[in-house]
Amino acid sequence: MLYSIARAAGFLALVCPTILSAALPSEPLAPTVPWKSDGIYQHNKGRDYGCSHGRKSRNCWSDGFNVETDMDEKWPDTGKMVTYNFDITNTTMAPDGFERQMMVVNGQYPGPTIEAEWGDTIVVNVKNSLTNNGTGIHWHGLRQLRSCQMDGTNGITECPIAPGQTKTYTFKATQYGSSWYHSHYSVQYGDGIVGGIIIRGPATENYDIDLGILPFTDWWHVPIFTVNAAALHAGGPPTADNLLVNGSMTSGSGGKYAVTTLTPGKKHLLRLVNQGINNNVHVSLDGHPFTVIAADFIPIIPFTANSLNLAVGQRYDVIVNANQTVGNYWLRVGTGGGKCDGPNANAANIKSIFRYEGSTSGNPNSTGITLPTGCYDETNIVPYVKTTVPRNLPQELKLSFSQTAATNNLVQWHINASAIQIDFKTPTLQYVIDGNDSFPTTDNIYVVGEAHKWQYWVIQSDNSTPPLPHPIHLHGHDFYILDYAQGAQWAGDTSRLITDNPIRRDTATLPANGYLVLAFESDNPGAWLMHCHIPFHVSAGLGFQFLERQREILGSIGDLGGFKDGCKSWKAYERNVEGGFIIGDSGLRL
Ligand SMILES: *[C@@H]1O[C@H](CO)[C@@H](O)[C@H](O)[C@H]1NC(C)=O
Ligand SMILES: *[C@@H]1O[C@H](CO)[C@@H](O)[C@H](O)[C@H]1NC(C)=O
Ligand SMILES: *[C@@H]1O[C@H](CO)[C@@H](O)[C@H](O)[C@H]1NC(C)=O
Ligand SMILES: *[C@@H]1O[C@H](CO)[C@@H](O)[C@H](O)[C@H]1NC(C)=O
Ligand SMILES: *[C@@H]1O[C@H](CO)[C@@H](O)[C@H](O)[C@H]1NC(C)=O
Ligand SMILES: *[C@@H]1O[C@H](CO)[C@@H](O)[C@H](O)[C@H]1NC(C)=O
Ligand SMILES: *[C@@H]1O[C@H](CO)[C@@H](O)[C@H](O)[C@H]1NC(C)=O
Ligand SMILES: [Cu+2]
Repeated sequence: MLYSIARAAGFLALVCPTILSAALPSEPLAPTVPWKSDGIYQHNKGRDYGCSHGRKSRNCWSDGFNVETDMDEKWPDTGKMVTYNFDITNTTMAPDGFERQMMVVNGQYPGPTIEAEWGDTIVVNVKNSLTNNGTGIHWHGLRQLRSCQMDGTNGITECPIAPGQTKTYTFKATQYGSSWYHSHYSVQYGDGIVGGIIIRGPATENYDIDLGILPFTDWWHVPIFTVNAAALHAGGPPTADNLLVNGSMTSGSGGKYAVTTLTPGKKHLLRLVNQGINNNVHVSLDGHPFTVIAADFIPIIPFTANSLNLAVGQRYDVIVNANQTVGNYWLRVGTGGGKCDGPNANAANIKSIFRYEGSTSGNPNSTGITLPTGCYDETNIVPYVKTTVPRNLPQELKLSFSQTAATNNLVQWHINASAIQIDFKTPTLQYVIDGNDSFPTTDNIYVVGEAHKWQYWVIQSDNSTPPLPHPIHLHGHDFYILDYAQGAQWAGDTSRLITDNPIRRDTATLPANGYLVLAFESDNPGAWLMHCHIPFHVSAGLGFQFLERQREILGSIGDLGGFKDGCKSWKAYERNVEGGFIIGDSGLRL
């Protein structure tokens, strides 16, 4: 009975096995093929499978929640709280064998992975034990629904955490999937304040083992603040010395390849995250194609890929089937090595090892594909939960570039002629508290007043911009990608817009000298930064804020969560900073 209802509704692919095991002979979670070949998949909002999550029913979650649930509309209330204590310190480490000063979480690099379940409340007590920097942690991609004061964006939603001070971040995991956290204090995360976030939830394909996060980070042998100070006056992007895979790589100074263990015959979920600075990463695993099941936090219709390209900030959840001869295999990472992907002095050698249990240790002998180069977003992405975005004209935000001889060739990126420059002492939220609408021009604030309306924006490069792509990231929302093109002007033709289930994610590439048309719904009052995720670029101004429904913010977030005390401590600290901060540095950067 249930079987035929499901079939008639075209939902065979989606129905859970626990209720159907009698009717269905073989593994019931739909294989990828029928979804892809005949395109049958439908959105059935909030449908309750009444089945439980398991190895063979990853599409299920809990009563009333499954992979068809639109995370923007509902999420479980687990009543559960997961708590982490982060101590940020200044320490010497050598992730690729080269010793250098780093700033890290709990003496670890990468930092501890935050693990929670969909609907949990996450609490992180962050103590700043640095002597000479503020800090603040942003939870990349987390929507912070009605909790913008927990977004960790200094100068916007908080003052930086002063040395010796602690801030408690409390927020709800309304989404599930893979992400990362990082300092948002200038370019600081490039010195090591990063870590993974796993929020367990349903999936669009079955797997046996969750291998967790596999982070990629382009890496410098000099402190990132030094690199940035030079980049602010240079003609092009700085060349990274290396690229770390899961916090490890080889170099002229030693180091080692990261090793990931596979269990023969099992399907492994692997969460790929570009936690880097300037390099795109092109990733492949010898002999093992990826089955891609999520892009950023969005579950997608599974597709197979021999390699994937991740811009800074992007994530893909993939399944690796360990069905090859037991042995060792290279995971290959290409940066392209060019201006667009981001130059890397070690571009030819970046790898890690995937080792089947029971095989000898040592470097693999495997052969693989030639990795593609270039900077682009994957295009095979079809969100599993379908959304139709009404067609409308976007408002323009013009991206331009300047390098000024009179100021020692200072580089600045401008949005509508203004490079963002926040004031650590007076975050946007302070203006909201004061009811003060006289924002400094350099805060780059765009007011979004109307509630629950689609907002349409086109970021358009003008002719002054160097030919570089920019990974654009929005806080507080996922966005929908309606159109984009390289080296082109948006022509104002709304018939071009992709409005039928467009790609939804939180980080997308603005192609070199081109445009990117995005839409999001104004369903989350707050001050939300949108910026290029290349720290050097946002440091040089490439950011702006949406001040969404400002009169509703205070009522919607409730308790300010230590905002006022945090600013008091920061002001007392900043007064005593000698020499001040670098000219031209916006103070942002993720
Ligand atoms: C880290 O420690 C070094 C050496 O003591 C010091 O020079 C530097 O200012 C410290 N950095 C921060 C951010 O505390
Ligand atoms: C942060 O610390 C670094 C390294 O010690 C230093 O170079 C930089 O000037 C500091 N920046 C700020 C904004 O505090
Ligand atoms: C990454 O490294 C950590 C620490 O060594 C390890 O626990 C984890 O399993 C590794 N992740 C992967 C995907 O290999
Ligand atoms: C191994 O798994 C991959 C990915 O699921 C699949 O495409 C391939 O056909 C499998 N190979 C064998 C020999 O079973
Ligand atoms: C590489 O190939 C050699 C020769 O076939 C073999 O003895 C060795 O075990 C292989 N190494 C690894 C790490 O698989
Ligand atoms: C940005 O500037 C362009 C002109 O370059 C103008 O058309 C547009 O309206 C401005 N955008 C906003 C949101 O004010
Ligand atoms: C509003 O903010 C501006 C810019 O910081 C400031 O000059 C002004 O005094 C503020 N007004 C009030 C009423 O607080
Ligand atoms: Cu950029």
